Amino acid sequence: EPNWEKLEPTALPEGAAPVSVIPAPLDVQVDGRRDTTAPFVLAAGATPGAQKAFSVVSALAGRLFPDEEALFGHDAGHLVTTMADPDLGDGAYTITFNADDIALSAGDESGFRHGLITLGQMLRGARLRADEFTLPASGAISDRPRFGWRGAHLDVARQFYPMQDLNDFLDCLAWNKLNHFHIHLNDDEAWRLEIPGWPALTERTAFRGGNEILPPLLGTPAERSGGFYTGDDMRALVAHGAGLGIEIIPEIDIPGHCYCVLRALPQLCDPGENRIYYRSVQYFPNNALNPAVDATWTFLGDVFDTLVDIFPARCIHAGADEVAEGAWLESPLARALGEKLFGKVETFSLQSYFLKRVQEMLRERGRDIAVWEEGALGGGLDVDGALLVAWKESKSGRALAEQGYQVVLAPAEHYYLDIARSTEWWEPGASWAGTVTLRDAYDYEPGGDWPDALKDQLAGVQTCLWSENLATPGLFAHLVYPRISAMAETAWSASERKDFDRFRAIQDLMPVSHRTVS
Ligand code: TNX
Repeated sequence: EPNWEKLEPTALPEGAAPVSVIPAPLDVQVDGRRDTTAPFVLAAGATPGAQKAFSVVSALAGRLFPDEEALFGHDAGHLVTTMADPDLGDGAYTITFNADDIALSAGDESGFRHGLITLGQMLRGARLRADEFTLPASGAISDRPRFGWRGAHLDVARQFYPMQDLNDFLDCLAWNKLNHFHIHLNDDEAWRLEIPGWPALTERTAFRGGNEILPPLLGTPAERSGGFYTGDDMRALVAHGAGLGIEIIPEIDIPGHCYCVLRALPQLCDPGENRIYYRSVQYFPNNALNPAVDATWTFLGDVFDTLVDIFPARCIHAGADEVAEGAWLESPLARALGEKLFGKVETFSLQSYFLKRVQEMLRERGRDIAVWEEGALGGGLDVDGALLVAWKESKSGRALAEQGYQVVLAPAEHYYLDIARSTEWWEPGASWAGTVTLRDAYDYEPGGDWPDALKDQLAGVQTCLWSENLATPGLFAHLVYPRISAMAETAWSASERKDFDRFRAIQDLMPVSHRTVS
């Protein structure tokens, strides 16, 4: 059976520490070997953060590797004593391997969680590939994250992912020490979050087959398929993420990418607008919410009330990508608004007006705005608190930082997981950004050419998985793994610790999550 997600392991390069940990820890100085039959047990009197982390990580390992011997236990095993060390910053930890115990220090719960994941990965590697990896007898590991934003994005609009799939995906993110999950909740094809008071949205757009707005998608059944999330579904996801240290960033993609919204809620359209006068990149006609229609703002008020009620994240992502040049130019209401505000009618100044108003609405609700990089067009946003996700190419982030924005780098040619993994004739995936080999994903160095004065504006990195081409459930795992772990190593590990050959030798030990249904 070929293993399409993972690559066959290669030999650990000479001189690499014999520990199976991804992302690579900052400093590893270890010696000797301990027995690998016993699991880790927590010493009595552990700090409260450590106790919580122990129960989270042992449950996580149990879910990820249900068919294997437990890595964490409760009775006899390798004793882990814990110590609070306030000098260790956010997420950092140290592990010392002593004759009688393993001492784990951290400054907070996330540090304990990271340290325990590292131990779990070491024990698992030492059991499964005993001739290469060890659970050491002595020595120490000290480690801390490189970036605060270590993210993964998933498009649940073009395909529906049941809650089980989302939860499994979060588990895999946590094992990679990733801490942000950006969930793209709507697009031209569907709207996936129930908004109280607007039932037509999900009733008319969230299912394919028997749907009068969109035809069945290639590869999906002709009968009704798909779905949407209730507020309680998303609250449960937030809680699952919170236990694992993963913040959920909800994205409502506006004003563009709203074809199905405007079809389901025709009261949001300007009645004087031509029926089809522009098409978006993905060829959807008239798909931008109109800033000059009052109902747009009533609707968005309810959407943001719903989002802030469910998601505690500091940032709410408001999309802003790919508004088609030409949008609003034949809407009499938008023309009048453009004339009044700017003395001209132009798509991107109207877009900037739209997004600043959204930013204001979010501030009134105590939140900051995040957007894709096009949010900077036409005058952009107030930079205060605004986070931009740069996706077009690896060099686009720097100019955004120079304008004063906080930036997350997600360049398509390195981190878009819907792009094919290689040029092999059979390789599935999109091709508009070339191919993204494991090496392309691994070698990307964020902020390499940024002046030091801008470095604080680099929040971190993330992968993006767009779902247009993911109608077949098997594609999900094939596209996500192992490239997501390559990004994780850049997100977490110091750049001088990166070593592709070492990573390549270990990646098959990382967990994979699969889609349960199409
Ligand atoms: C661009 S990246 C898009 C998505 C597509 C993706 C396909 C971005 C913000 N917008 O709408 O799904 O390319 O790779």
